[in-house]
Amino acid sequence: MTTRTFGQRIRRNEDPVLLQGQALFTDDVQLPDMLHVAFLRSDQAHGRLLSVEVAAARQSPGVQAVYTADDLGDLWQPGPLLVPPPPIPDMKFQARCQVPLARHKVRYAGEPIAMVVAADRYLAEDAAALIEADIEPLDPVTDLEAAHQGVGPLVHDDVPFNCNAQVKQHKGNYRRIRDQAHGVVRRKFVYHHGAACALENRGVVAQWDVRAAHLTVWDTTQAPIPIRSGLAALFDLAEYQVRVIAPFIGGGFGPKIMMFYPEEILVPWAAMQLERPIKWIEDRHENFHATTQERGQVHWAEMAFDREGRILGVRDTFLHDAGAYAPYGLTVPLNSQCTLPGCYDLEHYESEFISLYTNLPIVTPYRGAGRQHGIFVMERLIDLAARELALDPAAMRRRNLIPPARFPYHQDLIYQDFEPLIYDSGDYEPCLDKALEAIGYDHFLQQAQPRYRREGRWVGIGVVTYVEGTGIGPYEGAQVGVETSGRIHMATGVGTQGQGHFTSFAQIVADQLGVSPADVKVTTGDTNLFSWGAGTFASRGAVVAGNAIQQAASAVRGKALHIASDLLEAREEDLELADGYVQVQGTPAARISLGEIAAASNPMRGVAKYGSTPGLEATAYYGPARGTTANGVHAMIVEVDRDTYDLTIHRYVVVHDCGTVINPLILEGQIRGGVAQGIGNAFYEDLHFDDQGQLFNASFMDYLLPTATEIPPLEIHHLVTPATENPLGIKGAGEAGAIPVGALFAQAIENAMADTGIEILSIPLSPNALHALHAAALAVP
Ligand code: MCN
Repeated sequence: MTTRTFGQRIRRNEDPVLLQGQALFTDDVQLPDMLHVAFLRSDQAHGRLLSVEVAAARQSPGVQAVYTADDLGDLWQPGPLLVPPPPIPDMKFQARCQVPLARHKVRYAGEPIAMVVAADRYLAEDAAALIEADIEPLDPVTDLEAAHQGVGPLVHDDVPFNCNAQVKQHKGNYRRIRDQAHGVVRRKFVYHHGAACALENRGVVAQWDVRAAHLTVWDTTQAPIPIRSGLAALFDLAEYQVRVIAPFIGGGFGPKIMMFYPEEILVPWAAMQLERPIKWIEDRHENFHATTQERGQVHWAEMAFDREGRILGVRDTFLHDAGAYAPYGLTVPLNSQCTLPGCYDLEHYESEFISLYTNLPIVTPYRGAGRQHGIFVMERLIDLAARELALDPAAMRRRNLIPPARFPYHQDLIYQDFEPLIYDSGDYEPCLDKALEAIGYDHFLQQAQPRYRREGRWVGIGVVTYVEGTGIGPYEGAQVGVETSGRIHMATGVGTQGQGHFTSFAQIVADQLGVSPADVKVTTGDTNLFSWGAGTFASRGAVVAGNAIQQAASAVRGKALHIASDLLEAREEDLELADGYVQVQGTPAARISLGEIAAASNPMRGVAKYGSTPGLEATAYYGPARGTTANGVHAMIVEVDRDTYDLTIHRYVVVHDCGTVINPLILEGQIRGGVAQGIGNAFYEDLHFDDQGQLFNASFMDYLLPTATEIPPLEIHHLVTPATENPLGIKGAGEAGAIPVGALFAQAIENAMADTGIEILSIPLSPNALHALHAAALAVP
């Protein structure tokens, strides 16, 4: 393989159209005679839906239709379970998925009850305000621990104890090893709800062409192909009659993988009913209620350790908030359970989680997808144990890292893809060394911090490690083709929400075909151009689609060489691809363009002699047997203001190993974005639900997303331990930045405020939370 651009900091192909405002987002789709949608949503978190009166709304100006559950016929059925678990020992699972419009009962504030279609959004909203939904309030389930007591109300009347799932996994024998331990630390840890807050809210535009019997849907989805197949099945159409396009998308971060949101069914269905194009664009207030969220977990965990700071074992029991429905199965809590061991050689581990239905918004993966919870618990336990042993926390981490010789490292746990979790490769200690060196760990502790303390300043340091299980199956595919004009295109089924695929994927093709990445037109997320694949999630695009692209491009290269060898009367081994030509090495004048080869591959007359398939193109699929595990270390120096408890991050260092890197510039953007989200999750963003399940802060005035001024400059270093499970040696990276940040904040802030003796066991933090912790510490006699 020629590697001319692989590994280089190529600027993004997609940026010019984005920066010039020429990119097509779903809301940019304007169609003649288009109608607009508003939803009436439940204002109660839990209640019996006694009646829905829509007569006045139907008479409202500009209204074309008003639909309730009763109007939907066979369409009214629960959505599919996206990741159905196979039978696992010690596992209970009760799936409940959302219906398109509520009937009989509402289970979260924001659940859609009725849909209004009108000439414009304003008229649709006016009409929605005229609908009278008679809801008899029921006590809501909002508190995980109370829900677990099993005495309160039921979210689903037929699901006892509100139990969505219960899973136990263990390796070794924790109880035996605990009896031999020098010490045990034990705490309760809490992770609160948060929202993904993609800058572009969700949206769907649908057009039904009656004469062609063809449905086109523009959707802000991360999974266009499953949406296409699902809509075809729901509407009794052949798949070729449905085209789903995921155009440019302003961030997804997980929640846009859902299939189906009610709106994704209802908008196309109504377009078919009314034979008019229909648009629905979610507003921010809706997004805070109706788009899935993440993070609510409570852990009770303990760690047993020996006198030297070796971790003997960990036991963890946790409650996971599934929200009102659980369409995504076990992914998030399984990720928490399986990521907890992190970078450490943990021989004895016992873990049990109970996932509970509550009357809060639905929980599905959000960047990190539960991994950060596990890392938070493990890293906090190490900090607590290190404190008991009077050991340096970084030294305790070093002592327990999995050594390189132990790879592939079998975790003896079933991972989110329901395969055994095996870390394929890794070299963890150099990452820790690099982070300590880059942040100036020894210098800070020995020289800078004593000085800060003399000055009365709260300045602290933190260093945490993490792993990211990435690149899981089932498979992705790609088609690479060269047209007779010489244009090169590549289409794949994964959608793009900002990850730079138009460039990194182009690099893979460009290297194979001897062209520039700018010459490769990449299409992601258009089911007419590529119609097989699962979607963008679990940091798998580079690994799974990337290797499929490599195989398809390499097949095109092989075909080009084969044809050129004939045309140039030269042996294939003597040929090379460069600048859009195949040429004889050392004799560049003897060359033929890729366009000419494409024309030759598709003869219009005479005898087709160049193999069995016409066209200079190839399709390939790649399905990894299992995922590949990336890792890294984050380090931070932070100052806590003694009066306001606000933070100043003086330094932030990331050392990251995601195997072979396609594009370091894009990768750094991914890490930066992840860290920014992690910082928001750790210190700013907190959803405040009251005990009635009402969200108090459903706006960016009150839900504090960090802005550029809160995000410090990041210093990012890459180390490369290639993945062993895929030909390109790539590990995923999309979620890495977000995973360890909560744990890092907790450690660094505790270190800064060491004189107060505070313990941080809950995320997110905030100035108020730190003040409360300090006040509580002062109150202890
Ligand atoms: N990359 C690379 N070398 C590697 C690994 C990755 O150059 N060794 C590049 C890839 O080629 C790709 C990008 O980094 O351009 C991310 O790749 P990958 O880690 O494979 O992640 P995915 O492509 O599967 O994207 C999904 C991932 C997830 S799960 C979330 S959530 C997330 C994320 O990506 N959501 C994002 N990053 C996001 N970035 C933006 N801007 N918006 C989102 O919604």
